[in-house]
Amino acid sequence: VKAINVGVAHPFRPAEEQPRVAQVLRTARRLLVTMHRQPDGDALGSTLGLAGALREAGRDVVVYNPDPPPRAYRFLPGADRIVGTLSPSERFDATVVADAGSADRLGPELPGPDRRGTLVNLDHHATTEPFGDLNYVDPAAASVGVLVFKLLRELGLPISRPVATCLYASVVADTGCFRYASTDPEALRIAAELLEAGVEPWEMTVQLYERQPVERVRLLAEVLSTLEVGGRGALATLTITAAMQARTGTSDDLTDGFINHARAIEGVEVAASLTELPGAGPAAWQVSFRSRGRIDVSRIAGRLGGGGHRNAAGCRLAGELAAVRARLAAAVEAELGPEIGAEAGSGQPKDGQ
Ligand SMILES: [Mn+2]
Repeated sequence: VKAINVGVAHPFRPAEEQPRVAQVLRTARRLLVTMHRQPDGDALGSTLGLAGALREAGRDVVVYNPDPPPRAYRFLPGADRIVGTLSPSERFDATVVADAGSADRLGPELPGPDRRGTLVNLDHHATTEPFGDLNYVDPAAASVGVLVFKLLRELGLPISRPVATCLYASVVADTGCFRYASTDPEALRIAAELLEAGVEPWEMTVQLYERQPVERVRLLAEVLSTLEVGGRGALATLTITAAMQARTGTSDDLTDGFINHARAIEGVEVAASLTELPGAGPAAWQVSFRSRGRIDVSRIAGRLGGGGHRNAAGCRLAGELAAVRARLAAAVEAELGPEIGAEAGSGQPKDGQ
């Protein structure tokens, strides 16, 4: 889930909840730790960091997610111990849910109140509901790994190199390698402490970003050749056809991040990727939007039958490519209004929540 959280009004009281959560972690012997489905770097880094530190302290910890970690995150210490299913007889003293965004993004086997112990909601999404017994939700935190770091400090638990590796992955993921608006002094100070705990930044970069399958880069080369800029220069589109994927031997789980090449173009406010949906009938496209920050792409997606957040949204459209592109350009121009170019963009994207 992607959203601008900085300065957003929210009902949470993180400073009051933090010691309450620490007290639960201090006393629970057997814990369940889980996160949103289709886990990303923050979900995995924060949960595996917490689980690792608690295990080192002698606790019995189960980490659960029905969906496997993305390939790039399988090196994280503890990733190989994530279970995809839970027995209905398992009981826990506490259940910690990290980075969920909302309760409906959790796995189907999350135990009910009779078996899960105290339910702790650990998050930084301002829009989450207080579904936990305790809700340590801090929208000012760059990543949930930041909250885990603070909890471990409060508990007096040491931060070993494997734990630091997980927490660093969490911070790197949600700050876009310290580039997004979520990057703040706290995130950088914690990152510094994680380096002191033994994290090697270049080794992390290699693990996370420089082990790409060659097929992905071959697909990127084809996709970049489809670039079109329209909508008074404010819209850049990239197209991913089924034929390109077949030629390069890839599937759409290898296209993550392609859209950022389109957003990075000077003057572009909205990037859109059009991924051809399989099917024998007329052409249909999954459209993903990313905003530089000034235009609310959830409004554009909403007008086209989809939805999302201010800086990341999506919809599905049917029709020939040229016609779909023209619809997108018209939608972007409608959002631009007459004042494009009159002032410097002040919005900042905050990706990777
Ligand atoms: Mn997050």
